Order: sequence, then C-alpha cells, then structure tokens
Amino acid sequence: MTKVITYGTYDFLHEGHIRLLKRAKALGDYLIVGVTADDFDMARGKINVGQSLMERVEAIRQTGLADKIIIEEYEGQKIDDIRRYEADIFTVGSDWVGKFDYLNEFCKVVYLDRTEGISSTEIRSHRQELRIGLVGETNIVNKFKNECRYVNGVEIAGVYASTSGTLDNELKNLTSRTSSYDELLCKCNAVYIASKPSEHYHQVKKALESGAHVICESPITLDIEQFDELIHIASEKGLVLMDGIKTAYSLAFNRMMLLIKAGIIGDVLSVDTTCTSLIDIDKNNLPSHLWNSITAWGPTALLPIFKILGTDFKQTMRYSKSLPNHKDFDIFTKVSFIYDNGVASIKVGQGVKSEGEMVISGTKGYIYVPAPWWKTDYFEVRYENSSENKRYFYQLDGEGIRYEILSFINLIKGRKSYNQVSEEISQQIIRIVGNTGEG
Ligand code: C2G
Repeated sequence: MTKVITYGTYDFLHEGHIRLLKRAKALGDYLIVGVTADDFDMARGKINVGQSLMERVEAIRQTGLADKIIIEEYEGQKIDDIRRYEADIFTVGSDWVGKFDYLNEFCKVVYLDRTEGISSTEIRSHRQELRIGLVGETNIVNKFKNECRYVNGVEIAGVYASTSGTLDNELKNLTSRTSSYDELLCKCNAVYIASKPSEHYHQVKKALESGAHVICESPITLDIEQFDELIHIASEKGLVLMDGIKTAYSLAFNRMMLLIKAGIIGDVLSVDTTCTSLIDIDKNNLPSHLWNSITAWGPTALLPIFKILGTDFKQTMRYSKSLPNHKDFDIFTKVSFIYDNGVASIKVGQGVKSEGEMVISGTKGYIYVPAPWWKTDYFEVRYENSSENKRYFYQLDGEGIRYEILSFINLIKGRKSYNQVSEEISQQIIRIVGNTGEG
C-alpha cells in the first residue's frame, strides 16, 4: 500500500483544495490529510483564517477523500508524521515548490500544480478568494507576492510588468504572467500597483473601471485632481482604493501612534524623519522604472508627520538636489513644515546616505526610533530621567505587508480598518510629492 500525506489550512474548502486532494489521493492508495491548528497557523504567520479547526476538519472529512485526518500543531511535525505513519509520498501544491525538499530524506516529495484563479462568487462574501494581480517591476512586487502566501483567502492571479525589471524567477515563470495590463485585469478582482508613479493614474483608473479593488503604492497619483477623480470613481462603484504605505500597517508604528495620542511624551512639538537608501545611480543611463527620492521615500517619511501633527501646516521650505542631466530626478530632498503648534521635517534620498531614524519630540519626553524606523519592530520612549525610559518591541512579520493585505481584505468586506491611510493624508502627500511639488 502506498501512503500519501499532505497538509493545509483548508479554510472555506474550495475547488482548488479539493482538486489537490483528489490528485494527492491518486498518487497512492491511502491519503493522510494534516489540517493546521489555529495556533500553528498564527505561529507560521498565516493570518485571516476564517473557520475554526473543527469546521475545517469536518469539511475535509465530508469530502470522503481522506483515509486519515491529523492535526498539524508544531514546526517539524511533518517529519514525525512521515515516520509515524510510514508515509511513502509527501505532496503539496506548487506554490510551495522547493520549500519541502528537505523531506526527500524521509519520503518522496511531489509538488502538484496549484489551481489558478478559483471560480469566484461575489467578493464581499467571506468565502471568496481574493484574486489579486500584481503590477510593477521593482523588488517590492516580489515581497508582496511572498507575503500573499501568509494571508488566507488571497490568490495571485497574475503579474504584469512593462519591463522584466527585477522580478524574481518565480514571478517571471508564473504561469499567469500576462503580456498586457488588460489581460491581467480579466483574471483578477483586485490589483496591487507598484509601477512607477507616472503610470499609476491610468492603471488605477482602468482597474477601477474594470471593477477591481486597488492597493496602490504611494503616491497614488502625481496630480491632486487625478487623485480626486479616482476616489470618486471608487466611491461610485463601491470599490476600495487603498494607499499602500507599508509602515501604516506595522504593529509597532500603530502602537507608537496610540501611545502618543495617550500623551506618553506630552504635547508633540517636532517630528523629524529620515529615509535614505544609497543606490547606484548611473547618471547617464537612468533605469526607466527607477523612482526618484521624493516619490520613493516621501510618502513614508510624511506619514508620521501627518498622522501626529495633522495636515494643516502653514508654511513649508524645500531643498532638493537633482541629477545634472535629469532635473526631475532628485537624489536628495529636505522639506520643513511650520505648524501653528509645532514643526516637522523630512529628509529623503536615493543618492545621499544619512541616519534613517525618526525622532518625535514632546513636552514630557521624546520617542526615538532607530534605522530603519519605517519597518521597525522596536522604539524607545526617553525621558529626562533615563531610568524612566521605556523600550517597546513588537514582532513585525514581512515588513507589515501581510497586515496591509489583511486591511485591504477587511475594507473590501466592508469592515472598518483603523490603520489605513486617510484620503486627507493621501492628498497632502500628493501635494508635497507630486508634480506640483508644493513646499
Ligand atoms: N491549493 C491549490 N490551489 C488553490 C489553493 C490551494 O492547489 N487555489 C493547495 C495548496 O497548494 C495546498 C493545499 O491546497 O497544497 C491547501 O492550501 P491552503 O489551505 O492554502 O494551505 P497552505 O498554507 O498552502 O498549506 O505546511 C504546508 C502548508 O500547510 C500548505
């Protein structure tokens, strides 16, 4: 008898899961299905699981495909199970290719093709897979793709890139890579747009007009009127248009905002942020998909300032250094803001290196966030009497991208998402970062 073993969360069992189980069964005579326990899913960073373990086990039992159902509760249990049940074959879907090769030491490992594009019912029902299309050429698309795996109910429908850019091989070989944006939109009910800012407006508009929800890297547009038009279209069609600033979805950042609101450092009088990443810029051959400093870092650097001091600044002062033969490509920009009751500054650069820290100064103390503050899992609250200083740590899985995706899903389902970027902040970011380059 050939024993086959496979594992999964199997949340809201659908045809993709069932096809996998049928093909797993066909590999042998006896099929063992391991269903992940809730806390094992949490431990491995899988979020947004809607059903309880018992509901998921019962759904598998009702398929009649499993000869035995076990519960996966800890890292490394697969090896114990293969030995205990003398499994001959371990199998799992092709989205895990390579991840379980180490099990070849214990049994044969088979990766079965994953079912692309699950047939969808209305996205607002909780049973729907979110079929998300990825748009863009930079490495952030790869990060987003990897993070989708941790959010239950999210399926990558395809990827579109105007140039192959820095797509990783898995994305380049994705069976649903599309040669046109229109083709991608036919396959998905949501898109993540990380193309260069000058392409956002048209791509977001087309996605909304095709009925897709949108997460777009910030700035969503470079022109405020275009942004307002997109917000109107999304509202008219009952669709979500979400500003994808990763930092907004990080646990440490959100807890920091709550502590400030609670007055932990008194009244905030100054917020200073710095974001730089020294990249090799070939002055004579600027890659077409490269973002300039103020668009690459401006939205992130501005987020805490607008969240803490608001968007009603009275004056700005701006210094920018551009490449000699590329006036629209700044290698460094500093913008200072004057408020009625405070000041703020951002320093951003792709051609200048500085200390990527954030300092929030208050009448009772200050908050210090070390570099890279925008994806930190740690910050300090410091006082005059340093013995009162407090340190805060918050696990940040995947730079906060999986929680950004979860917020997106919650917004689509009509649930409130408290950490999303407000329209008002998105608009002010465009005013500072966009074509008008106010300030
Ligand atoms: N699957 C599939 N097609 C889909 C969705 C899922 O073939 N459209 C497969 C997955 O590849 C996996 C199984 O169905 O083999 C269960 O998928 P999930 O419930 O998403 O669980 P996952 O986290 O992928 O489980 O340790 C291994 C993991 O537990 C695999």
